[in-house]
Amino acid sequence: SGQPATWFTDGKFGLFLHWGLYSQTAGDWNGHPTKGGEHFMLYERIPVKTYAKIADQFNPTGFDADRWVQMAYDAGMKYIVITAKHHDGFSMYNSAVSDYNIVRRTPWAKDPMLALATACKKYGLKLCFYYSLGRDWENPDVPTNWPTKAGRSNTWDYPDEDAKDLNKYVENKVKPQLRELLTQYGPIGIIWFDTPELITKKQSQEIRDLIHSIQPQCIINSRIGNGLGDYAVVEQTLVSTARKNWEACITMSENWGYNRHDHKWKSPELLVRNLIEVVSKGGNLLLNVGPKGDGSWPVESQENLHAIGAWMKINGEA
Ligand code: FUL
Repeated sequence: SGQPATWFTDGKFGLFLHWGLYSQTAGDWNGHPTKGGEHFMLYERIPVKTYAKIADQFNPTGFDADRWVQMAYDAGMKYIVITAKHHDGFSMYNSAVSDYNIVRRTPWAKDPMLALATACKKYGLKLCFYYSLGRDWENPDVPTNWPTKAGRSNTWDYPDEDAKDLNKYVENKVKPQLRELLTQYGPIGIIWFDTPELITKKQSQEIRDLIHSIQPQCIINSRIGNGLGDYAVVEQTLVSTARKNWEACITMSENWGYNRHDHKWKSPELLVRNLIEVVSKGGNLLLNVGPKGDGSWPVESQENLHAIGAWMKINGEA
């Protein structure tokens, strides 16, 4: 809980990327539109073994890290936060800790974070990782947070709550995966945690210490839990109680992950106003794009970023 680095406080504008197996199914499951967006595994109570089969179809040959980062750069963004592991527990990078990952399980068999790290270096953006902390639907040791939040864990594959040991998950998956993320891709700007849930203060502190023992400059968001983050996050709103060191993350349409049924796109005019509003209140805006399973971006997202970039060239600071 120190003062975040100036690249963050001055940077003001970042790109959020939600990309995972849920991008491939794009809002459908078994031939019907499904609820929950990137949470549909939970909504449909899909067994890990079944959900894992999506990986057989995941072959993003259109993935172009240089293009992704250039689109962010041209829009005036200074950092990129990409889902290294969302709630489904599937690692979108090469992980020796869990073979439930993009390299081992997909026909594509590549680590997109390597190319993104190279592109970020080229364009001068900070590469940052989103990591779902207190939710992981693949791991058998994450207890449900029921009754406090109506159950957001995998109780269908792993119904025996008494057998679950959160610390085992933290020691065997979270910590070693953070070590991988902080050693395989060069300097990381932020570890952007999500959903701390039942993570204890001791665990949050140990995780914080671990991150800083590897990369002392790495910024940590508030969702590490227990008040141990460096800055506050608000979601789908432009209002924060914090006066400085906060970040609003918002979507361009209704979903974080790509959803073919989602047609409610915000206009570039609105997004620029959102950016101005957040920045005028001392915050950062983290604007989301949900790439498709084939590696391309929705055309609406591309057009929005392009229009923001055009505004930025006239009104922004280089
Ligand atoms: C939320 C998650 O549950 C959403 O899927 C998304 O990642 C958003 C940024 O944070 O808590």
